[in-house]
Amino acid sequence: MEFLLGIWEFFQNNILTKPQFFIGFIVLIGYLMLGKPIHECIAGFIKATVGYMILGVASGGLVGNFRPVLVGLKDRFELSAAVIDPYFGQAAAQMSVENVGRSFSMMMLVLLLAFTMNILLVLFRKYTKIRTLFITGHVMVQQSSTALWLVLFCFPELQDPQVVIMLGILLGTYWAVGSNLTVEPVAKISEGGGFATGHQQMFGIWVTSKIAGKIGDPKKSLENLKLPGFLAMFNENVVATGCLMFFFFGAIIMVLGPDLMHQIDKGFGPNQNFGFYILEKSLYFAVYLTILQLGIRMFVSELTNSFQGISEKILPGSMPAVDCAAVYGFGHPNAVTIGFLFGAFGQLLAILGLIVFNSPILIISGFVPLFFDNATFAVYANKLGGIRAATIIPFFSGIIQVLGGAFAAHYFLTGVYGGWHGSSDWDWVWPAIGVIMNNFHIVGVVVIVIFLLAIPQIIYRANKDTYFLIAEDYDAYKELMAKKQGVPVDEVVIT
Ligand code: ASC
Repeated sequence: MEFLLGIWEFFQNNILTKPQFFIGFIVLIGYLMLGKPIHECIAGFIKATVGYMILGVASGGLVGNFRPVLVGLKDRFELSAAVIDPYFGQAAAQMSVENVGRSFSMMMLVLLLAFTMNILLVLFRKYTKIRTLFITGHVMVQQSSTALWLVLFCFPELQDPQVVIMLGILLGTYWAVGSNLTVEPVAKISEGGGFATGHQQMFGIWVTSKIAGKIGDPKKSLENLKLPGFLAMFNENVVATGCLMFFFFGAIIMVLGPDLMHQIDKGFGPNQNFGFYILEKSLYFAVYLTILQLGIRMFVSELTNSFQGISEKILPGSMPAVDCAAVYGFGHPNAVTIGFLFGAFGQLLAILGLIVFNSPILIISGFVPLFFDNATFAVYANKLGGIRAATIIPFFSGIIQVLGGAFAAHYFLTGVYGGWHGSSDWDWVWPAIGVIMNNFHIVGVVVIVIFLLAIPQIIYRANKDTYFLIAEDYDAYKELMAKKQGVPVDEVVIT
């Protein structure tokens, strides 16, 4: 038993919670299954791991660049407010769990059980219609933490083993069903990239893919935008991001002033000019976004090639569900920046609303939801509904993030510890789950799990002949759709 526990701990500390190795080993195993020569397997492992680490450097850089400023805003105006960000949310959830005298270490068991539940749902895909395995490790940790607190909040009397089993089933079902919802949207963006999204805004991606075409015209997308005269320089992503962040970020830093910035950012040298400091910080966004794209390209191509081995031999017909940023390389680079900007406008408006209407809790934007959710929505929206959708959807998403986050931080009491998870699904899907659990207890949980499991069944019924094909053989899928729709293969509309 001790030996098994040792293996589990080793796996947990070194692989499961380190997404770069988790993905790296999946690639290694995938290539081994495909019978590739060993040197190619090792090369694949290294490229995927390094690609993921590059993505980590870039997203860490983006977050680290912005976070002190948001915290500075909180201090400058002496706001007592909750930051909506999964890292703050995780800390607040941990403090909430420990404050009621429960052990936070349950979180890793929840994660393991939820992951096992997801694997089982894929293995029994004939009945469950689940095609995706959620493998974004750091997000799994964050979600297990917040969900653990939600369950302890709603069921304070439940013993540890019962908590772990019930939440493992609930969270694993959410991971499986949510990521499965993104199969078609990701295929639309990536032309059969062979992966799905396993992140924090899976239901939001699905909603975006359904409404974007109704909001705008895909022909009027960023790709077709011809900016006249000198404005053409904004067609280049580095220029657009650099300029935009200079004004947007610069305005916030100006409000904080050089003295406070010196205190909260040790990178602001004592002899550095304030204007140049702002310029440097703003241009770093363009740097990190460029790095992000590089890392994504590296690990996504390895993962999708090698996963064929896993989906042929271990988990038939399955797809890996990975970080939301994996689609950024397939969309227009400026979509990411536009999503962020309009999400920020929406959040700002909602925060002003909280102040005006005397909300019992105030919200400070967190960078992860602000950027990664809204950038993701904009990539889909731009492709499926043009610029109009790419601005309107992130704007409303920003409003929902703040209002939903404020409700959740207040209702589930994590605001006391200054945070809430705050990423898109955790601002509407999970607050709804929490409220249902709190009011209907175990019956509520059963109803939620049944409701979630019904979603893939409904989608399957609408496209029986192509539902699995899109995950198994994209070319064959397109040919079949071309025949059904009576159009050439490259004009197929993915439904
Ligand atoms: C998250 C989180 C991050 C980012 C990153 C985006 O939810 O915790 O660090 O999004 O995964 O690429």
